[in-house]
Amino acid sequence: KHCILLGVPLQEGTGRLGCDMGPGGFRAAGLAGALQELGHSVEDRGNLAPAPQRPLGHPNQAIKHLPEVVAWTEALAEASYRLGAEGMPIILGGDHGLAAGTLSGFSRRAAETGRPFFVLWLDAHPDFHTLDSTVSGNLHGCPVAYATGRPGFEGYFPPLAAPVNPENICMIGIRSVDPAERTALTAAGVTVHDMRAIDEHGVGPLLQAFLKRVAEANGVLHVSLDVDFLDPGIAPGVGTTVPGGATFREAHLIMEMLHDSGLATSLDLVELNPFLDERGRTALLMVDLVASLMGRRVMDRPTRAGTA
Ligand code: DIR
Ligand code: MN
Ligand code: MN
Ligand code: MN
Repeated sequence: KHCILLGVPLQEGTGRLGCDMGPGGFRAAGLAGALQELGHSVEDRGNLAPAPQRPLGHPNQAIKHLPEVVAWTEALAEASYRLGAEGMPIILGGDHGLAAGTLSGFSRRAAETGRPFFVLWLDAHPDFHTLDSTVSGNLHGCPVAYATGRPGFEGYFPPLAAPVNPENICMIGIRSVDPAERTALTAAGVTVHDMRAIDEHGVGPLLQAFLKRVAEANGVLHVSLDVDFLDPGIAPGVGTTVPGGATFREAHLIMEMLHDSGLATSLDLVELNPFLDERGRTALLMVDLVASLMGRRVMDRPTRAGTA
């Protein structure tokens, strides 16, 4: 495949600083080299710049950095739409607020090709708040609500060319859901596999059922991987750790199955905070997961001395 890396150093969507170093962290952890070793071509387009900001006031006083997140969304929606026609875009975050841009841009691209757009959301959180329902005011908690066309974003975020069908979204790893999100997720028909479902059934069958749906619909699949999907014990480099996350093998199995399916066409890597990481171990784990998604198998995995 032709992999296109794009850094998106957005950090205003989270409550703490450091996600702006995420793209550098992924590069330092050897992402491009790992992809090349697997036989892929890699083009690093550097880091995106946000669109110009305009002043925006919202009645919900909790909201933080609305003009900044909107400016990044405008730029990234356009960039994603373009990159979607050029190869396999891998977006190096930056906080999860950037998914407002990737989901809308890749969905618009899919709509033009006439294929249905599906999303695999790997996260401790569903990020399904609207501008009205967010309590923390951290806008990385809102991208899925925006991209699915939930009301209240009009006049703030850019209009959606192709809202994502919530029934085409599968969330895995969920374990921190706010009350307003819970009711809205059920009403919208999003598939939510929380950690208990993983404990009971295993990630394999849960993911297989979703991949079957995507394949039967001849769909396009975007994968959005939040570092906090992983258990904090193996992935400490994130500002919003939640205990009881996915294990090393659960995460790799998902990536290996995605590779075998051949369905994934774009990828977000988000919420890496190198300031909180332990000697790059979270960045290295994320790079290894991308390698599994792009074809590395257990039997070929290089041994790494002195890390993790
Ligand atoms: C919480 C946490 N639901 C909020 N969200 C996220 O702030 O709205 N943490 N995305 O990573
Ligand atoms: Mn600000
Ligand atoms: Mn998230
Ligand atoms: Mn999260």
